[in-house]
Amino acid sequence: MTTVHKACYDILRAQGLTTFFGNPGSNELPFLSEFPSDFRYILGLHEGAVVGMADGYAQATGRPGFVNLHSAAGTGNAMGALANAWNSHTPLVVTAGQQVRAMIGVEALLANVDSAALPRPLVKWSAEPSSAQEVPLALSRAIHMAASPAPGPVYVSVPYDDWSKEASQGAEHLVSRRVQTAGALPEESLRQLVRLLDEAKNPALVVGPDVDANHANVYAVTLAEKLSMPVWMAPSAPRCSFPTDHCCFQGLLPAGIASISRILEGHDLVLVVGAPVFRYHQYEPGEYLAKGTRLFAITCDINEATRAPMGDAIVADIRLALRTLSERVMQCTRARPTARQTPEPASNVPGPLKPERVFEILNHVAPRDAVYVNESTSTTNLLWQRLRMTEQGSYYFAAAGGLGFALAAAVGIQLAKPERRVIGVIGDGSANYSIQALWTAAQYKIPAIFVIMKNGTYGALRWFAGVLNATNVPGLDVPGIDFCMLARGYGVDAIHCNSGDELEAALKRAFESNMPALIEVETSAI
Ligand code: TZD
Ligand code: CA
Repeated sequence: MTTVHKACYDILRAQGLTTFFGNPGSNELPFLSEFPSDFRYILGLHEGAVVGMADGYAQATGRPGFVNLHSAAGTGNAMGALANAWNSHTPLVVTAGQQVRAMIGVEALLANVDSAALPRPLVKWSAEPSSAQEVPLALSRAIHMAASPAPGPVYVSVPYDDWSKEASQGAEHLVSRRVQTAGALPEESLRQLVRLLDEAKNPALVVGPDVDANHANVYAVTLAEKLSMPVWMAPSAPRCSFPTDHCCFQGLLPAGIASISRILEGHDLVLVVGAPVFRYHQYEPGEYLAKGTRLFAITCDINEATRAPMGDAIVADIRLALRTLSERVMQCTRARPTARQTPEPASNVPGPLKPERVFEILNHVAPRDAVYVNESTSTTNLLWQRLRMTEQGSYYFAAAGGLGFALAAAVGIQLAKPERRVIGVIGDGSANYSIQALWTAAQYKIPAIFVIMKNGTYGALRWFAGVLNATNVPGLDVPGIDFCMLARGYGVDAIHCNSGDELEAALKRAFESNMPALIEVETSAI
């Protein structure tokens, strides 16, 4: 007989979901029993860390990641991380164990009451199959749902007595199914867009995370070069979709309505690709766009297209659309945009290091294809001004702004990309939300490097308190945390740095080693 257990593992194997990220409980044991030797299980010690690692892994591979959580409690712990995965279009198949069917109704301990409703609205699809025989179909559907545009997390809750039941006849058809979407721009829309771009007097390009996610950075560069367009990264950027040292690159757009329209003023056409319009943060009322500016967005997400407060949008395959546009537009005769100013070198004063200096040192010693995972919130603008990022997949940031992403995602990304080195640049506040991922890095020998920017405070909140005129706010400082001791406690080598020279030496040592390392550096508040 083919059990539900075997039918599901056959599907997961054939669909390439053989790496599990999880934290187990009683409800999950029957699913995890007889764990096949061609699968691997990456244990995380808290569900926020589990989903953060899986999120990084799935984003870096571009394939659905697989997560197994414990019932309602495990799912609850993972919700903050799910918010980030939802906003970053990360394909994640999140499964959770459920009590036996006979004891859900009496709400036995660890029953997941109203399980399908629990993760909403942060999943594309959520279900608890109505019978054991439906579990393989639900899993198969979940995988295809997660991966189809716009990608995102999905959730399946499975009662633990289902796994040993007999699978329904025909479950083998599910094993190698393929589901595709055809998202090429129709010829008519394409011609209209090409004409708009060719005829624009002063067009500008704004690229978002889905350009990088779809391996289309190179086409964004060709398009910008042919049309001599200045290029901005869309605000609150979770990825880097354009080489930061390119002369067309103007940096990261600020996250306020008025600031954005001010910066884009004077451009008769703004093409936004692979981003929401826009992911604002601070409330800064004003005109969405200056008069005379027309905005056109290409997105993979119908929600992004429909909720934008201005401009036209088309839902299409980002890579295909950018590639075709870059081939079809004419080479213009305008002069290239002026490159943004190179910032002054950071002064080297004694005492805590200026954050600017940390980025200069990283530029100096990190490999050219290093991957940065940023969660040093108050220094994000400095990072975008200074850090050199030129390759595809070089930058990740929490897409919903939920802290706890970076430390965990750095581990997942490093696991997915052993040929590149991953550097988490993480604030001393943020580092606490998924600190348990250090243990996973140590145990599985995943050589991510964690640079902890220790300024003793929630710096970004101090800045925001200024924006909101909120005075005398409690709870904004985080003194007295020894990250070296925390790291050693979880089995990761750690070193404290007081100067630029010490940081440079510590980084060089970390790059030479193939083990994870934590570097705690005293930095000044900005
Ligand atoms: N909790 C969660 C899960 N996500 C959040 N975004 C916050 C709280 C609020 N928050 C921010 O938005 S930034 C920030 C907090 C607490 C400060 C982070 O401090 P840090 O970095 O030390 O990591 P900086 O550079 O000192 O700001
Ligand atoms: Ca801090």
